[in-house]
Amino acid sequence: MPMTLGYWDIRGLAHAIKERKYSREDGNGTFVSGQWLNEKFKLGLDFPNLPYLIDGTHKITQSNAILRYIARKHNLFGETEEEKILVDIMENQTMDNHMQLAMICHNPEFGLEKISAYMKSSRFLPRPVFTKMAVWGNK
Ligand SMILES: N[C@@H](CCC(=O)N[C@@H](CS)C(=O)NCC(=O)O)C(=O)O
Repeated sequence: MPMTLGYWDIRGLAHAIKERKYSREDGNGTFVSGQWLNEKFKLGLDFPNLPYLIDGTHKITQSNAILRYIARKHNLFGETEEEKILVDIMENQTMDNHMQLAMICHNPEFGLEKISAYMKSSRFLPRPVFTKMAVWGNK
């Protein structure tokens, strides 16, 4: 049965969830302005919010809860205590990075001129931030 991932038509908090190959091929519910308010309370979600994931009888909100569910389902949550600690650290560090980046992106002072200057600077990373950079052991 395909999973349904509901979110706005942006990357935002759903990007990391979409990036996980285990949910990428599945169906999704994409909302544009206004639509979500019509659906919000009809889906049987305990705490209606975006993103949400519906997988059979499982109805999940909170982006990190969704990521944890996908990781558990596919045995990517770490086996040893040390691996589980690393997963927890990465989850929270990624959220911190995400929020800092979001604050920059939503800052009205952060315009195209600043992006252009950054792209010409030595700090510019030519690849997307989410390029695969680390793997678990030999997996
Ligand atoms: N802590 C929540 C935050 C969710 C959230 O703020 N969702 C925003 C989009 S990023 C939204 O528009 N929610 C729809 C709503 O408030 O009903 C999570 O990580 O999922």
